Amino acid sequence: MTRNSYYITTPIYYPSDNLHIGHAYCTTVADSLARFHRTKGEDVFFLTGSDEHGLKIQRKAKEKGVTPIEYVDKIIANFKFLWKQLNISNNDFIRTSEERHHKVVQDTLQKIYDKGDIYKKNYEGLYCVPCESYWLERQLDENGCCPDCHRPVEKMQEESYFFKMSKYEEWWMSFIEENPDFIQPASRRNEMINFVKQGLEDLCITRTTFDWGVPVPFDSKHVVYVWFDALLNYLTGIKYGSDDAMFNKFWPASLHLVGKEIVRFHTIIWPIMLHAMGVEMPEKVYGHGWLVVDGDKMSKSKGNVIDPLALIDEFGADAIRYFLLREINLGSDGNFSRDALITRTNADLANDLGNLLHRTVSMIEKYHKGVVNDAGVSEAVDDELKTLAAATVENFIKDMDGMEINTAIKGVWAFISRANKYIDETAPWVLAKNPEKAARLETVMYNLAESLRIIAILVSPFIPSASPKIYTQLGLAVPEQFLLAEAKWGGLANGTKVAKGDPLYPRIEIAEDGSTIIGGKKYEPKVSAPAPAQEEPKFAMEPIKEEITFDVFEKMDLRVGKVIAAEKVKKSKKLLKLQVEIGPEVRTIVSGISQYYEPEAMIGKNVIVVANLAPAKLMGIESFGMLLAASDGQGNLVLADAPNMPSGARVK
Ligand code: ME8
Repeated sequence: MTRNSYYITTPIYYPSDNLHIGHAYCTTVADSLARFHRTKGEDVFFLTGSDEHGLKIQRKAKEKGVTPIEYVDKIIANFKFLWKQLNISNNDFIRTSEERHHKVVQDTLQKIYDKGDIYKKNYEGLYCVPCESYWLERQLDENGCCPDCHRPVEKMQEESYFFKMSKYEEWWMSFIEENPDFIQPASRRNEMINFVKQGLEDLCITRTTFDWGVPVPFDSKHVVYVWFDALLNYLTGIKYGSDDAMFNKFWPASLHLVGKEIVRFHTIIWPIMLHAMGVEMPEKVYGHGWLVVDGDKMSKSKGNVIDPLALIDEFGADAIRYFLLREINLGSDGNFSRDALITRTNADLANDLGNLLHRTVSMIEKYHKGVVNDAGVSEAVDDELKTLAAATVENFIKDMDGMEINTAIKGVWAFISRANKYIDETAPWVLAKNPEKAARLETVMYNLAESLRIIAILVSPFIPSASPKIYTQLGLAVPEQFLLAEAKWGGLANGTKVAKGDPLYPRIEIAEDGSTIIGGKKYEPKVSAPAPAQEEPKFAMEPIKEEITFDVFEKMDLRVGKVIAAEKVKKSKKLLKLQVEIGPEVRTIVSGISQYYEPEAMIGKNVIVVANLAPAKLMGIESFGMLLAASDGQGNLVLADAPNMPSGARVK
């Protein structure tokens, strides 16, 4: 029996100060698959989240003089903001620091402990803090460093609990043999089999050297090792142990999509944990490749880390999504380049798709006052178009089911090209001059509009903001969910009235200085701002203003706000555009602090906002409120803040 539910997960991300395009890649792929399964009419649950515990986070928080939860909170707000900007349709966002997750981890540990699969022993080993992994001397690289990340390891000794992985080696081998599709692509399956053939060691699953983690229920000196904790998020997210109906509906997971470097954790440790717990196996783990930038691995020191938020701001979410999905073969490493992104966007989105819509709708308006009407005067070329439409839908489903996302996209664009060619072949402008061809012209226009209706459904998993716009221009009501069942020829009703709108995607022009011009707006090439000038303060106090009554003062509503995103306002030296969370709402506030605060440093900061100030436009951006700051009039400015207060709290 085929199930009508689909459960897809991304890895839960480590809270990283540097969001990069690699983060966006995995989530975009998962989102396109989730959306595809929704177009099949399936009940989809798409989970992503954050992996927040461990020594690394505890140390970073200490360095910054904040608690671990304060440190991660602001980073997670930034992640959530990115997913929103990227149009990610996750059903939930799980944080391992949440109570609901702690409960699942503790219950699981207790269960496996009671079964006798967890034991205590003294352990001495070489520990890699960034990877949160113990290594044996013989496993280190040629420089005596971590074999995964090649950074130095530290000698650590601690009393630890161990999970009896070795006990399940044979079970694992037979499970993998009986389920050849469990690990994908096949090359990664062979890697894993070779790894286990060398022998499985028991896994150290608790730590006493830090306390930022889930406490072990049967020994409170210990916290749970991050991977044992993290993997269980996939159960917490669908309410394992607290809502059987929900859990049974979505488990086993249809797909865990992960990066290639963490396939080992997901295909060896995870199935063995589940087996020890008596929980069914997930259906599939897929290890995708890595994204490199201009052929080079992304790294802070190389300065080639691409900030996805800046990219979305410039090119829009659809262009980024489309590029990542179209350009990269899922199982292999892929290259990100700005030039390639611009070329792809112009060719496929602005030209092929954008022009097809624009030409079609313009002609229907010009020739038929906007009304679509199939007069039934068909020619052979129409059959070719219709046959290709049906084959495109069929191949699209086959390719997406097989996770051949870029092949699926190529198929859809082949159909878009065919439809563009159909315009040239039928030459509607010639038909329009001949009254005897009036009925034929109507059919040609119908066929084009109908092609676009089907295209809108097919592109919805990849460029989700395009589909509603296409439907609207075609005069169709935008459905809550685009469905493949409706991608059958003939669904467009006669009498539908189209309505021309803005171009779907503006063409990206490149100016001589390397900046881009998109929809008439110029985007300067990114250069880092010089450090603020250090001057000797020569403070001269301004006279105090005239007295006001308490009633007047009380009219001012001051609130604590938390900055969740910040960017420089283009062409302005002074202004930063901020997204500020005030209780449940998020506001745009433009503030003249750019010379004093880098956008990155603003994220997570608590500020004081004049919350009931009438909106004002600054450099064309509407600003809803103002930040309070102290200024000495000599070029020094410090924002007023309220650390450790919840956003929305009143300032009196
Ligand atoms: O591994 N290209 O978290 P993470 C493609 N917390 N993918 C990339 C990438 C790049 N340049 N950089 C990172 C963890 N990723 C664990 C997961 S799951 C129970 C715990 C991908 O933040 C990476 O391959 O280091 C991985 O799949 C994901 O981002 C999260 O990486």
